[in-house]
Amino acid sequence: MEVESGKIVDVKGDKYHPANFGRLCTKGKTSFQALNHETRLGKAHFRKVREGPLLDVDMESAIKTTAERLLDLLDRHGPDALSLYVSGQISLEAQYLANKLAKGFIRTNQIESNSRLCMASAGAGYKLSLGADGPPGSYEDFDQADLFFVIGSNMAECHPVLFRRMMDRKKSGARIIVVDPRRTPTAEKADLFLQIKSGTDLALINGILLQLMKNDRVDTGFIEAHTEGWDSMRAFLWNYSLEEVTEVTGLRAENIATAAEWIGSTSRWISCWTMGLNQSTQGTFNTNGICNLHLATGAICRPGSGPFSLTGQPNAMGGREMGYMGLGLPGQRSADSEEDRIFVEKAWGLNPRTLKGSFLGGAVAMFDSMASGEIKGCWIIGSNPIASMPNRSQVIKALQTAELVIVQDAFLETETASFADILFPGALWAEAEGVMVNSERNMTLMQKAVEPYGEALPDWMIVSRIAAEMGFGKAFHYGSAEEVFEEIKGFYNPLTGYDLRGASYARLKVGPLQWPCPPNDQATRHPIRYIADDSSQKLGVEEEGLAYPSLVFPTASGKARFLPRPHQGPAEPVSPEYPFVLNTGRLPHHWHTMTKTGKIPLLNKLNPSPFVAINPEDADRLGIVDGDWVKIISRRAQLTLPAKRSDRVMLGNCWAPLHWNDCYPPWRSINAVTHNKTDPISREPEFKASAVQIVLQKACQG
Ligand SMILES: Nc1nc2c(c(=O)[nH]1)N[C@H]1C(S)=C(S)[C@@H](COP(=O)(O)OP(=O)(O)OC[C@H]3O[C@@H](n4cnc5c(=O)[nH]c(N)nc54)[C@H](O)[C@@H]3O)O[C@H]1N2
Ligand SMILES: Nc1nc2c(c(=O)[nH]1)N[C@H]1C(S)=C(S)[C@@H](COP(=O)(O)OP(=O)(O)OC[C@H]3O[C@@H](n4cnc5c(=O)[nH]c(N)nc54)[C@H](O)[C@@H]3O)O[C@H]1N2
Ligand SMILES: [Mo]
Repeated sequence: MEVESGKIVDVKGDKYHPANFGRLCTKGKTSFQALNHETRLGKAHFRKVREGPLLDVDMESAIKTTAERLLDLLDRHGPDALSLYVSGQISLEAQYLANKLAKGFIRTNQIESNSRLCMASAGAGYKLSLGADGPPGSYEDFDQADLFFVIGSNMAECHPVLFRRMMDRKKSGARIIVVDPRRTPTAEKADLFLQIKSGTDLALINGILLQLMKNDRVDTGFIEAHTEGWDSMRAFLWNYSLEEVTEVTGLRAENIATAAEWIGSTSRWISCWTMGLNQSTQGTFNTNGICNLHLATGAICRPGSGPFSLTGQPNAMGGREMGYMGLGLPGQRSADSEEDRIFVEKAWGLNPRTLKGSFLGGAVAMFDSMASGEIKGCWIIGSNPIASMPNRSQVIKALQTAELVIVQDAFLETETASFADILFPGALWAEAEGVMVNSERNMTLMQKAVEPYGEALPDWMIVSRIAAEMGFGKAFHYGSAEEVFEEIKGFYNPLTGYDLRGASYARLKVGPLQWPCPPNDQATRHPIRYIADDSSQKLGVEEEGLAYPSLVFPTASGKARFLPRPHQGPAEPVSPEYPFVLNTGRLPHHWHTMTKTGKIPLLNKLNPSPFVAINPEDADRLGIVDGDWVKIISRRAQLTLPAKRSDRVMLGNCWAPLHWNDCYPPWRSINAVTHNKTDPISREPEFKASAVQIVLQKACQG
């Protein structure tokens, strides 16, 4: 960061950082512009009445009032009337303290995060297949892979830096398979593009495994040594047929065979997946399906291979490790385990049986309980649910019904802030200290470069000061983020291998560290998980045919599990009345609800406005030309958007970005129409497939 007169005036990539080696995307390059923007939230505010104006208040009084109001609700309605909704964009320390306050001291399990909309399916799937959450490999595997299976991920636009690393490898001969219903810029770089029908990936994944099995392309040595459940997997696959798979997915049999052939011909293959698989009512099963493929081919826990779910937000991985959704507890623990509850109760100095093991159903269920009046208070930190939750009318009703809504954000104007009774200004990444953990377990210390904007404070500090004001001061007495981090180190988990004991702010100031970091550890990287003797890792020198190092997965038997997962398809299938599949997602130059990127002229120029993309044949049939306003009608609501004819979109599909909502013209929110049915295990909503009608509307409704 280049600082002039207390302001950041430029940022450059760090050539030595192992995540990007100095490469930045457009959003990274311009990130400093949002930090200084005059729309930052620089003061605490409150409203006397809901529709009333925002009034200034000093931080001290805001903290006091908030604590009083939370305690009052707690008194009148009990702990489960209070909820927190947090984020993968705040520091590890803030995530940890939010969970500590919620579960340990308020004693509510009503803590959810935007990761529920994002990585919950990958997390739930990993736990079932491998025993613990998180990709077992690292980014450096990209430099050694022969094949990339990119499924439900538009890496070129959403993980552009990693995408370039993959393209570098392609130059050395690696092949890329892309599976997506849209011909994305990622798909354009593929050696094999499988334009699949929405929500049918599990059929494809099972079909590929069937092919591998039929052609003897499975690694029986690995299966015997390191997995369980292969017999039932085989029996399940024999009930499948390739004809059925081609019919369900709309893919040609020879293309499925080619994919299987390529996957079967190397053990150095990586799968990259993101929201195309996770945001599905079969999202957990999708992850299990991917893990099945890797286990069957032995392409896991060795260089150049592995099931690699790409994490969306900068610190969503940290949040998962801190247990910031549902039943999670710090150090990859869970409140449904008695042992874990006892461990955490001791660590937090709580009486036995303080922590509760009951799961309350995820973010959608949480806002439902608020809408029906059971939850009375909600404290939102670093997320904008009015814009980003599915079927938003329910979330609007939730915040309208709640007696107390606290919003802690970095910007004044957000869709959610308009429902707040109290607004807290959070300091951004360059204004405070805190750790963030990326997709590959790499911890980076955000170092303070400038003073926080206005009266903003670090998120961890706002949480701990409110907690202290509520009377929990003994457990929330921290002088710095570093002290919080030191406490987090106590959550070493021998069962999963989660270990930060050898990490420290002092070491992190020198450079990033990839956990596990055992005590007295000198290494900065530990690229592969689940190797029994971690010190035996000789990365990059493993030769083809070399015996596997001994692996211990964090399951009861030490083996990874095959899990037969039948394909079902989306929860809201198309019908004659709602004949189009609405798919939603991201553009390359905006970030989610645009609180940052919407303020940056260059990015607004690159991605200026919303649209709905429609296949030209469908558009012809409906008489739609480019720029026509069309109505998107679902069972829940309707909205109008300018049409964009695009052969990137399949016949019968349409696609719209999630970015534009109530704060940016033309004030359209795609989540008005999306459905909120969720995966029964991960509780992640299916943002990628809602059934809609498209109707031409000549005149713009303004
Ligand atoms: N530019 C930009 N980059 C970002 C973000 C951003 O806001 N803007 N956000 C970050 C975050 S939090 C996340 S989670 C990631 C998300 O990164 P991605 O998941 O790559 O992005 P999405 O656009 O949500 O969707 C990915 C792809 O899934 C495809 N898809 C839809 N339905 C299906 C299906 O049924 N099967 C398959 N195989 N594919 C399907 C879509 O067509 C789309 O191309 O991006 C991160 N990076
Ligand atoms: N239709 C549709 N909806 C989707 C998705 C989709 O693909 N389609 N994707 C889903 C996914 S994967 C995700 S991750 C979510 C994202 O959904 P959100 O989390 O709601 O989106 P953001 O715009 O990133 O919101 C982050 C908020 O935190 C604030 N903020 C940023 N940094 C800080 C900080 O350091 N401290 C504090 N206190 N505040 C901060 C920002 O100003 C912003 O208001 O959207 C989900 N919604
Ligand atoms: Mo995400």
